[in-house]
Amino acid sequence: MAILDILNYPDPRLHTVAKSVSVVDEVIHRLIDDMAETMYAAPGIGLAATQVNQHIQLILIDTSETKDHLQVFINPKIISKNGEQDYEEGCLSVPGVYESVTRAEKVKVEALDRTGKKFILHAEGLLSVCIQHEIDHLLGKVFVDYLSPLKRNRIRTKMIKQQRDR
Ligand code: QAP
Ligand code: CO
Repeated sequence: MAILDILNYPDPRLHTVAKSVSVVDEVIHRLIDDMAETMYAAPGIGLAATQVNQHIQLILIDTSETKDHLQVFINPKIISKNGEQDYEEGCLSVPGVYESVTRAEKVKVEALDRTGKKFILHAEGLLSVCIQHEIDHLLGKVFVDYLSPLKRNRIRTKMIKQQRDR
């Protein structure tokens, strides 16, 4: 396994729209394993392939306390959503920044698991927020895109300084 480099905001590659996965083969399995290692090492609770510069529809989530419940979503689609909730979100691509975002309270998601089998999941709370945040990455969207232009520009400047001073 290997730890992959994570793209940092405002890298323009974070706005790439991901392509759907046509076959779940050993190449995808290798990417899943490397992304899992990368996410747990960070540590994070969610990671989209977009963030490791792989522009395919693949996300990993583990919101468990024990960090032993990896959830893999290939070609995920939100088929229904309802309600609203505000959550203080972060992102491995925007380190040190946490801001409140309003999203759906509950979502119903259809996806393929790591064996290529279709499943449907009903999610609420943190898992629901995380699924919506990670699917956004596949659409080329970062959570800071929901903030005001003023806040977003302050974050942009802070990130550029941070990366220059590293
Ligand atoms: C997305 O984010 C998420 O700033 C996953 O310095 C986050 O794993 C969805 C992280 C919150 C819903 C709620 C962020 C690690 C991890 C940082 C993450 C940092 C170190 C973020
Ligand atoms: Co993110």
